[in-house]
Amino acid sequence: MTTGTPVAVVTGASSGIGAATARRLAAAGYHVVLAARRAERIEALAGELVSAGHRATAHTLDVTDRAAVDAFAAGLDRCDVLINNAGGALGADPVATGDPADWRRMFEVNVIGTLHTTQALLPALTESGDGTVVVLTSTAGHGTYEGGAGYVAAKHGAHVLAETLRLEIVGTPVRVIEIAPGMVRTEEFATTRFHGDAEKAAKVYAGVPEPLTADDIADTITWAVTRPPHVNIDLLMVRPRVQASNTKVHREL
Ligand code: 8X3
Repeated sequence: MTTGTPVAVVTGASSGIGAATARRLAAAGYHVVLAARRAERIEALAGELVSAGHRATAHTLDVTDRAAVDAFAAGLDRCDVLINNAGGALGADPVATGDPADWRRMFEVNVIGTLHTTQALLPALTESGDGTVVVLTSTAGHGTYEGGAGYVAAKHGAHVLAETLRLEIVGTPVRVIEIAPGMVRTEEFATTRFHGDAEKAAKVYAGVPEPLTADDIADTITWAVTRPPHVNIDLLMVRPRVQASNTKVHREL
């Protein structure tokens, strides 16, 4: 195993689950490499982590840009953990009227983006002697719901990527962990899904006493990543107590 400070790359680290995970992994002793499109946000977070005595670096990156991902990977000295967090939902329309551009973008970020970073960093993860790939999917990667088809299809794609990779690289020193969150209230997920419509976004969480927070998922990710190397948490589905399934949520209205 490589000695020295282990490096964890977190994509989509500018907000939500990505930013919370970067905070937790930095506190757990990793040098976190924050990768996201929004430079200002990741630079501010890296600065905050460094001021707190942690190790952190910011790298502006669009995971859908393969050449940029390859250049990013080539610039890293090492990589022990890859958190494929960049992703999200666009639209909540029925199949009959969903926007193909939304579907395409969701495939690009959630599936192809994860493919890009995983392919580019797999050599370094293997070289580390104890590598971990985390794929952030969703409960939407395991069951559908009305209005969710585009996102559900993309997250099923990410789930299949994780499951297949685990089969293909067994015997190498790299684990593949899938974390599938249910309802998590973050500052951006629902607003992005509804193309900035804050009213529609608020309805997603209306009356839900306690949705999960980004930090709940960051905590789960950090727990899974910090298990001993021979322990592989294949898949963890995490929902708030008030959500029994993708379509059964307790609301107090
Ligand atoms: C988020 C869960 O229910 O919005 O990944 O699809 S849901």
